[in-house]
Amino acid sequence: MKNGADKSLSPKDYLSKAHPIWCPGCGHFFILRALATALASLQIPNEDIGLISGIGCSSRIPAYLDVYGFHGLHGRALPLAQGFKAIRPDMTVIVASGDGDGYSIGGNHFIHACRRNMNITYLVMDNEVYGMTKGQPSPTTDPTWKSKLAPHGTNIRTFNPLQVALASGASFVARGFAGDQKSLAQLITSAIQHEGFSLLEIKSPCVTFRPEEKEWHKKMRKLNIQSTEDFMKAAGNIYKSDGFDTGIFYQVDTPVYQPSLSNEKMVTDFEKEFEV
Ligand SMILES: Cc1ncc(C[n+]2csc(CCOP(=O)(O)OP(=O)(O)O)c2C)c(N)n1
Ligand code: SF4
Ligand SMILES: [Mg+2]
Repeated sequence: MKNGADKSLSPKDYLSKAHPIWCPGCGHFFILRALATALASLQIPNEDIGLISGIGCSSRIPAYLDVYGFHGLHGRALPLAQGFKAIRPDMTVIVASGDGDGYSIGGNHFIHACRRNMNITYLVMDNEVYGMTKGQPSPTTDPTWKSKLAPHGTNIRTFNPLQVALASGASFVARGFAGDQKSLAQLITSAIQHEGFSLLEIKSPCVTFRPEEKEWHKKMRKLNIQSTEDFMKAAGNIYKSDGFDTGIFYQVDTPVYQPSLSNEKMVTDFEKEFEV
């Protein structure tokens, strides 16, 4: 335990000793730093945080933070995290995914996690490509992007995670940018503070397989509207956005699902019941 009563925690206190093996310049480095800054701003003790991920370059992040980490299966971070939160409601549960992990193979879990609205923070590190497996198009890849694997582009419309999150019941829907450290740390802080399921979609350039994303900093802008709890207004703002607006689109205070475990049966009870 690092945090003595008299010592405040700095972002560094949340970083582990493992050196990230991301490519130099990868947007994921900046998300790691912003997350450590957000945790320090909230002064959450390291041992009270669970960081759960799936598989991908993005999903390596639990190794780089000195908190309880779980590197799960591809696309399965959310069910793991919800199970964790169910049994440990006292802990701050954060989930990290990539656009492939979270929106493709994990897409079904995404819908139902939004609908369930447990008190979990979902950070999707979206580089519009499968980075770890060397550059396949993902659900957020522009249909016209040409690559070795899709020489004519995919010609498939992109998945809009903010629309899906809003329609499915998420109570906090936001977009951030890895290249704007200060705003991103603030957005992560707000997402963690929010009571309910928070989707924070973070645009994070993959400098190796999508080098053109280095130009994103010229396009990203802060949302020029206030966060709203009006569903229809939020839907309009999300639909109107070209994908480069950052900020909180929607935040509402709505019932949070947290199963009561006091009357739950233990595995041993079931074993007895099914004994032959
Ligand atoms: C069940 C399963 N299917 C496929 C894979 C291969 N795989 C590993 S990571 C990955 C995509 C990762 O892309 P993304 O989630 O966008 O993360 P990034 O690497 O871009 O940060 C895939 C398809 C796997 N590990 N497990
Ligand atoms: S392949 Fe892309 S996402 Fe993966 S570490 Fe390198 S730059 Fe980052
Ligand atoms: Mg990706």
